[in-house]
Amino acid sequence: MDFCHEPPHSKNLNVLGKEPFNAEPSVADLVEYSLTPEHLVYCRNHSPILPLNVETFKVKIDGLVSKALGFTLKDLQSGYACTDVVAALQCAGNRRNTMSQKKSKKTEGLQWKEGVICNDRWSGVALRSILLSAGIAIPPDGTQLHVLFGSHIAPCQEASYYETSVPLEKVMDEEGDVLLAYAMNGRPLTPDRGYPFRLVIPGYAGVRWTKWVDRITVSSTESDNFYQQRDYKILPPNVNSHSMAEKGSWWSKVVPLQTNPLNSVVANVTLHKSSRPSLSAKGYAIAGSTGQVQKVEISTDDGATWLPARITYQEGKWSWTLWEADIEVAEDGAERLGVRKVISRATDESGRIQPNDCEWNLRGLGYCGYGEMSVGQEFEGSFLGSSAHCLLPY
Ligand SMILES: Nc1nc2c(c(=O)[nH]1)N[C@H]1C(S)=C(S)[C@@H](COP(=O)(O)O)O[C@H]1N2
Ligand SMILES: [Mo]
Repeated sequence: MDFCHEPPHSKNLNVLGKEPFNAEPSVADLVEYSLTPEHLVYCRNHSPILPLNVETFKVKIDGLVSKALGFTLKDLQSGYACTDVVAALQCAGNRRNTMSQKKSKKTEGLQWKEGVICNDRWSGVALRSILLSAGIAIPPDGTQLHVLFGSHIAPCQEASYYETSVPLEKVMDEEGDVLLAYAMNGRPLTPDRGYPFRLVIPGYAGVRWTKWVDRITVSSTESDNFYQQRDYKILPPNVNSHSMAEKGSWWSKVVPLQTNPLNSVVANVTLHKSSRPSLSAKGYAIAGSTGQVQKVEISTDDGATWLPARITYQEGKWSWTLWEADIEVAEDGAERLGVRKVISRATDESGRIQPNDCEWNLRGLGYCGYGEMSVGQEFEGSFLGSSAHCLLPY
């Protein structure tokens, strides 16, 4: 495969794979911004990124519509009203490495930490209005329809092109905010982000947000592409290997992962040394499918007691939530002695609480156990009354 034409990527990311390019920022950097700047947005690719001729590159709308349509970027911008939405984009493999470690069991795939997420303002056209102008032909028998998002710019690792799908209801829901997006934070998408167009499907896993999309098809079946059918599925925990998955036909028995799980992550823990020492923690949370995050709590005693964190950012129903918490540490150090780690949990509007634990699955998808960051070894040393300089492990 020819990777010579790859655009330059951000230098602020930890690279997990060069060809195709896969990289994530440090989670501590990430939570410093409510809207993630381009240079801190993770890159998740199953193919190389090839240069496109934007004058001629078209996205076609076809399938169960009365009139097939096709748009270049210019056509789209002149033909439809621009609308925008702030939404978190998250890879289904976010926290995969955490799952491997917590479960002491290897998961398959790039060992993403907790930075395969971003939160941005996306602008473009409501896909609903494009499909309405194409005239969707809803079958009278009430068959569930799907919308397939294909990109044929380059062969992928496991398939000759990229395609995924979501149920038509999500796209036609006026509150669903599904966009055919051409800008992020007021600027045209970069090649890394899918220039000239990508899908924005708030609340849904990143895998469905097809970049460089060139075909949108209304269909009576899901996409049959590898990335819809044989990956991005949470297989039962007893399916330990690919050969077991094949033998038990598990890929066809399990539905694709669509919406994000309710989640929270501790991104940073800092010790403030003063006359009254304190710890501060910050992190992010993201909603699942039952409403926006309503509160985030932290615990320093392994969940015996919980303290509310301050929500410092949230914007509309699809954004991530940023939070911070200060933890008082008693002067005599007694309380400090107990602080080995800070854990977090989120609760959403419906009252659902992020679970403590999350089952292992082969592909390491959808990990959503409590957020956790340990307070380093050095700090532990300082509890035990070792020399003063040990009090500054951070
Ligand atoms: N055409 C295409 N679209 C794609 C992908 C891809 O490999 N090819 N990766 C998907 C996955 S798995 C994720 S998580 C997001 C990542 O988007 P980003 O690279 O802009 O962060 O894009 C999705 N869209
Ligand atoms: Mo992903």
